[in-house]
Amino acid sequence: MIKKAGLLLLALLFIFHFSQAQTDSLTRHRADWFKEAKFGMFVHWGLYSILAGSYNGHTLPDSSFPQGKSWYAEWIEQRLEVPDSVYHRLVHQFNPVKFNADRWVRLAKEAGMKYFVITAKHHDGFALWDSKVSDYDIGSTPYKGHDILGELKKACEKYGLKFGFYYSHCEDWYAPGGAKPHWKPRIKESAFAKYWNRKVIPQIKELIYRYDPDLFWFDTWGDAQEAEFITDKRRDQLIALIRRLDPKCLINGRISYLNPGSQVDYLSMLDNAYPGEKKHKPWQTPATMQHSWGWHSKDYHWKTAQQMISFLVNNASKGGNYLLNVGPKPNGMFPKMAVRRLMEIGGWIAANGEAVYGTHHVDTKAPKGIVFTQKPNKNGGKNLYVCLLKEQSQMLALPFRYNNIKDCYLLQSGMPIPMEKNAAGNVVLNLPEKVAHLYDGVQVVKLNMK
Ligand code: FHN
Repeated sequence: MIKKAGLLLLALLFIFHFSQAQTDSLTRHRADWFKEAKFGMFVHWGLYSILAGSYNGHTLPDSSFPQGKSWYAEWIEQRLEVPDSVYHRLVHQFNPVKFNADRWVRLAKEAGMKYFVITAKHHDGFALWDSKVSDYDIGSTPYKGHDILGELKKACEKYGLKFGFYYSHCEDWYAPGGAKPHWKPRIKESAFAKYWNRKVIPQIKELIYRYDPDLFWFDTWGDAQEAEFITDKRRDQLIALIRRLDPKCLINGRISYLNPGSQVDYLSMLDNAYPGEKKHKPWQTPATMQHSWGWHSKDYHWKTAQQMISFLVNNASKGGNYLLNVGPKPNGMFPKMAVRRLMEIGGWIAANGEAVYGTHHVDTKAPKGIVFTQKPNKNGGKNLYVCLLKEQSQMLALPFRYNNIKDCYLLQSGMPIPMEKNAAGNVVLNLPEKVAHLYDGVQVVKLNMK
């Protein structure tokens, strides 16, 4: 009898130890794919897309409104003071008959993106899925019956992209207790608590149960609302809930920008913010193609594909990712300006992606206008990628020992690049003029190191 109890205890200890080891390993490796991925698509899409940056003869930015000075079309309700009743009625107009999940995700894939993040709920409070706890959702639109998020999830599986949700957990301009912009009357803590328990927690559960996401992208940016409402207790409650229901799911630092704590998986920089050095955790820049995130038909600040490629490579050199936004039109089409850029970026990636995916930071300081990435190669050495973001002189001295380099060539064509040794024993590349002067955009020279 005693022997049997002992054996049972041993078995229980073994099972406990085994499952603990599995959990530890999952925690340690949860973000591995994210670190490799480097490049993702962000999508801001909702009722605001219908207004496309303009309302009632006014277009953002418009300083005749006290808070009108912003290009952010997804903020139009607040910044151009659209009456609630008018804005809320947009649910009856949201009818993206040209939406095609396969086309969106295929474009992301062809652009070289490895994950896809969409605004399940932005600050306006509208849910892009049929939510059981709110009627302010897709189920109240003429497009009801369509499962936009489900179709996108399926397309991501088909094309091998990870799939996740942006969710505005602090601001919600529809729910009475959700945080409102800083210029609006303050919400009471008791009202926020109700919103938190009756909308945020149940909707996060719905998103997990229905779509099993690979990541959440929460949104705070260090303002007074966050300081007041996103307490460490609430942050930890949300993290614990996600860990329990979906242990593989990543959580970003902007769950509490002011105090993310140690449990988040990756940091999200502020909008279009590019840190100067590598970070202690995996990280990412959320970035726009225009000024606005949501579709804004009069925002012509389109970045060029070359600029965006430079941001991508620059982030990769510091161990970070680039989450590039598209603001689809209300009919479900991507703006042509965005499509063109995605295809150009994809073309560059097809030729140079090796210098981006799965690479790491290089500790050696790079000359101005150049960044380095690296990864181990099959021969026990490493590949070092010299990425030229700005024009260089044709004789390019690099801070690497000449004797450590086996060979050297232009990544996109395989063309050998002649090398010399300078007095200090370092390598000097002899670049063709068109390469040094970036006639063909960002150039990458690959050094095969011993
Ligand atoms: O207010 C939002 C904004 O609309 C957009 O969603 C960005 C994305 O990073 N986040 C907030 C501002 O930082």
